[in-house]
Amino acid sequence: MSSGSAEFRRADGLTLAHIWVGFALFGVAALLGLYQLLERSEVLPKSAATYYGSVTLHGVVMAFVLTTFFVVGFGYFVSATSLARPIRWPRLAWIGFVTMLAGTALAAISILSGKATILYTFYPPMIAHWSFYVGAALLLVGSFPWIAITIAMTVRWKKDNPGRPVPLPQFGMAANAILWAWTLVGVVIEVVFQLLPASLGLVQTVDVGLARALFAWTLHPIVYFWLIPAYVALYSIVPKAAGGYLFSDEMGRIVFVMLLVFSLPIGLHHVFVDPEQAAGWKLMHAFGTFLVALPTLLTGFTVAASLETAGRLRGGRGLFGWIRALPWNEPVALGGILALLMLLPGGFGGLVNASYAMDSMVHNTMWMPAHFHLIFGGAVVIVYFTSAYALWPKLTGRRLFSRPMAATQLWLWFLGMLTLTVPWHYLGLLWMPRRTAYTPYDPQIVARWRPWTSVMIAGGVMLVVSAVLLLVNLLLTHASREPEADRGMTYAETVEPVVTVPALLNGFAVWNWLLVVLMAIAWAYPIGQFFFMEVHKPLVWGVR
Ligand code: HAS
Ligand code: CU
Repeated sequence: MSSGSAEFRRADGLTLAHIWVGFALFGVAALLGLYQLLERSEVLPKSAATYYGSVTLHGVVMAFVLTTFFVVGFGYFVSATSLARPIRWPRLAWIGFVTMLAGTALAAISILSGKATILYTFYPPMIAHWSFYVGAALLLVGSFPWIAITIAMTVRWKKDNPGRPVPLPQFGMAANAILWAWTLVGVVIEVVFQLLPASLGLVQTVDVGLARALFAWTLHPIVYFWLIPAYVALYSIVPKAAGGYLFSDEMGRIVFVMLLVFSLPIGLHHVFVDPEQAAGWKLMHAFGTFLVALPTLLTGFTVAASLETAGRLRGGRGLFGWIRALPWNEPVALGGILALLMLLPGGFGGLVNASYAMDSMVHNTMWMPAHFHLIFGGAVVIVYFTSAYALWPKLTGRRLFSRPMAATQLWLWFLGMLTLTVPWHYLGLLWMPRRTAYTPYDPQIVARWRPWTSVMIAGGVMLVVSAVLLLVNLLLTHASREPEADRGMTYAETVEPVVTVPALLNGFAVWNWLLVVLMAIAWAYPIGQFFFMEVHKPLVWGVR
C-alpha cells in the first residue's frame, strides 16, 4: 500500500478523536466494574441505587460507547489506508462524531442522575427517563455517516478498479456497516413506538413480549458489530505483526459474509424462557445460532494457520514448535494470540447457551456475564487494544512509548479476565443470579458462593491496572520523542497472492437480498404474532 501520502493521513484526527473518547470512557467504566465487584462481595456498603446506576453506566459505556466509537474510528482508518484514498465527506464524519458525543453526554447525565437505571438492555417493564433514549438515539444516529461513508467509498473504489478484489479489511468493514444498519431496526422500532411513548407518559401500557422480541432482533447481531472489526484486525494486522502471512483471503471473505447473513435472522436464544414465543421458533433460532458459530470456527482455524506460517518462518519446527517460535513479546501478535485463547472458552459457553434446553440451567445466572465478559470483554476488546498498539505509531508519527508495558497490559487483561470469568461460570452453575445488588437467599446457598467472590475481586483489580497501563502508554506515545519511521499502513499479505475473487465474494448485493428473505422467515411470525394474536390486556407496568 502507498505510504506517507498526505491523503490517507486526513483520517488520522478522526480516528484518534473517536478512539480516545471510547478509551477514556472505557477507563471510567472499568473502575465502575471494580466497584460492582466490591459491592456484591459486601466489601463496600450495600446500596441498590448506586449498584444499579453503576451497572447501567458500566454496561452502556462498554457495550455501546466504547464499541461504537472504536468501530467507527477504526473503520475510517481502515477505509482510508486499505483503499489508499481520503475519507469521503469528512465534514459529515465530524458531524457524526459530535452527534455521538452529545448523545453519550445526554445518556450519561440521565444515568448519573438516577433516572435511567435500566441496565444496558432495553427490556421493559424497566423504563428510563426520555433523555436516556434520546441520548442513545443520538449516539446511534451519529454513526450513520460512517455507514454511508464506508459503503460509498467501497462502491466508488470498485467502480474505479473494475474486477479487482476489494481489500479484505475494507470488505470486512463494509459487511459491518451493512450489518449495523440492519441491526438497529429492531431497537429503533422498540424505542420509537414503545419505550419513548411510555417514558413520556403518552401510553399507559407496554407489550413486553413484543418489546423483548424486537430487542432480541437487535441484541444478537449487535455483538457481531463489535466482533467484525476485531476479526478484521485478526486477519489483516495480526499475521503481519507476527511475521507471517494470511492463510486465506477467501476464507476471510466467506466469514464476513456468513456473519452478516446468519447473525440477523436469529436472536430468540436471548428469550428462550419467554412464554410468548413458541418452542418451534425457539428451536429454529437455536439451529441458526449454531450456524453463526461456524464463521468463528473458520476464523479460529484461519488465524491460527496464519500464525503458524509466522512461527514456521521464524524457525519453529514440529507439530507445536511453531507456537513457541511466535513473537510472544511483540504486543500486536501477542494480543491476537491471547484473543484466540479467550475466544475458545468464551465460544464454548455460547454454545451451551445456544443449546435450547441447557440454557435454562444458566439463563440469568452469573454464567451469562461470564460468557460475554470472556468473549466480548476478553477476546474482542483485547483486539481493540492490540489494534490501538498497531495504529498509534501510524496515527501519531511516534513510536509506541513502551512495548514491554503493552505486553504486560495484554497479559494482565488476559489473566484478569480469566480470574474474573472462571469463577463466574462456576457461580452460574451454583445458580448465583446476575444483575443483583444483593442476594438475600438461603444462607447456606450464599455461603457456597463466598469463596469465589474474593477470587473475582483479584481479577477486577488486574483489569483496572491493565486499563490504566493501556491509557498511560497511549497517552505517553503522543509525547514520545522517537519518531515512527514509516507512517504508511500495510496489511498482511496472503500466502498466495489474491488476483481475482468470485463476484459473490467481492460485494454484498446478493447477500443483502438473501438476508432480507432469511430475516422475514425468522422474524415475521415471532414479531408479527403480537399484532394478530388475541392476548390478555397487558397490565399497567411501573411506568414512571
Ligand atoms: Fe453470546 C448471550 C450464544 C458469541 C456476546 N452473548 C450473550 C450476551 C452477550 C453476548 C453480551 O444462545 C448477553 C446478553 C444479555 O445481557 O442478556 N454467543 C452465543 C454463541 C456464540 C456467541 C453460540 N456472544 C458471542 C460473541 C459476543 C457475545 C462473539 C460478543 C462479541 N450468547 C449466546 C446465547 C446467549 C448469549 C444463547 C443468551 C443466553 C441467555 O440465556 O441469556 C458463538 O458465536 C460462539 C462461537 C465460538 C466458538 C469458539 C471457536 C474457537 C476459536 C478459538 C480457536 C483457537 C485456537 C487456539 C485454534 C465456537 C475461534 C490457537 C492458539 C494459539 C496459541 C495460536
Ligand atoms: Cu445472541
